[in-house]
Amino acid sequence: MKACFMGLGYIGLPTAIIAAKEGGVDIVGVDINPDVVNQTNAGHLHIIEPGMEEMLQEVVNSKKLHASTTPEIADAYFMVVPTPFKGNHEPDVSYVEAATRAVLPFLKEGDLYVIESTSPIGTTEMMAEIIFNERPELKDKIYIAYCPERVLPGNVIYELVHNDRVIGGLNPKSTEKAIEFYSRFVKGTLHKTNARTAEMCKLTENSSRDVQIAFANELSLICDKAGINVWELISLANKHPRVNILQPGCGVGGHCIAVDPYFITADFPMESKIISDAREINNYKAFWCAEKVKNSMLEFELRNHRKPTIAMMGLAFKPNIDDLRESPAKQIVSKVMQSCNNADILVVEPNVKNHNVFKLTDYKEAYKRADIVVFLTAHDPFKTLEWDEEKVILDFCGIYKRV
Ligand code: SAJ
Repeated sequence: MKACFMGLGYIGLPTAIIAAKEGGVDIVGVDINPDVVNQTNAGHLHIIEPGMEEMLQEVVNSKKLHASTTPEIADAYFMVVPTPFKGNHEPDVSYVEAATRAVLPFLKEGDLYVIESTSPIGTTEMMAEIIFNERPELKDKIYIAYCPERVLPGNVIYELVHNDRVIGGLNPKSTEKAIEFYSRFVKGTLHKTNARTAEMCKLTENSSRDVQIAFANELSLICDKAGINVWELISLANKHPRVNILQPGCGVGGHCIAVDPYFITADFPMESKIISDAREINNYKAFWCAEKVKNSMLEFELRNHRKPTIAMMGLAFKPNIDDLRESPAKQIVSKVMQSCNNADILVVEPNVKNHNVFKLTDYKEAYKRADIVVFLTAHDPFKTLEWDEEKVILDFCGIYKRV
């Protein structure tokens, strides 16, 4: 069995490695970036994922996996390429279409074609149309399915094998064919459905999380005005056996939760009210935090007749990772720096050695030197810092859970 993976990113490469190592599949991994191809063939993991590099070296050395910039003939083809959104929040499936057109000439009767990329509803049908327009002889002769992933960066190896997966074929035979492939390495349950439902399931999972986080963020705005400790409030409400309110933050970042809901609101603008409002609330939270910081700097200057030294604690989009992509923390730091010229602003990100825009300061030193300390990302090391009554502490991510 040979499989061609189109896209060697955060999901494509780990999935290709696991399919080779655990599923006994011969893999060709295709990426448009020659550096990624060369690094992969040299056994160097170009992404950060604990324990993954050893697995890559094993499958490359045993020739179970090799990388290339062009597809090769195989029995199964997986589209695992990015699906960003354009400026107006319109989903962009052009990479999925390009990858599909690249494998078109290689498709033959009996092959399996799967999209894993997060996609708007109907994308799988759209790609099938492209395939059959170009290759009418393949109509009903190949198997086509949509199979989303739900792994958490940092825990990919475990989750790729143990998470349940939703397998959505364009027809039942396609669903069965896809299940046959994934059962080679997935120990979680493989749930059968159709392609549209599988596409919507992925969007639903992440939109539901975005709505839940928006609820927590909205509570934080209300509690700030009401003089209530939102952390205490949520902790008490969650004592209810059937209540599970998530944690407020400085906004919602990353390529998933902050992006996927737009795939629904773009296609169903009249119907998706809560989903679009949740996006607005989570985006607004970052602006709200930036305003809070600027106001506290002005208050300090009025009270102390000097500009404050301020520590901005955290740039990553979520705790204990080094990924700054689409990070609200980074957005807030930039806003504060733009508006408070020549104030002494110390930027802290313990998971990154250095940054091409921000000069980074060690978190202990920044905490010690600062008059105002702003906690943006709840990295574990920050929780070792003793609360200091002398400082102005803005805790947007629940380090101390005090007001
Ligand atoms: N966040 C909060 N409060 C919370 C939880 C999260 O403010 O209580 C923020 C985080 O700080 C971060 C953002 O939300 O900025 C997203 O965090 P996340 O924990 O959802 O992490 P992701 O985006 O890396 O992973 C999500 C996961 N989806 C769900 O939990 C439903 C993961 O399983 C998906 O595979 C991933 O999106 C994806 O790739 O779609």
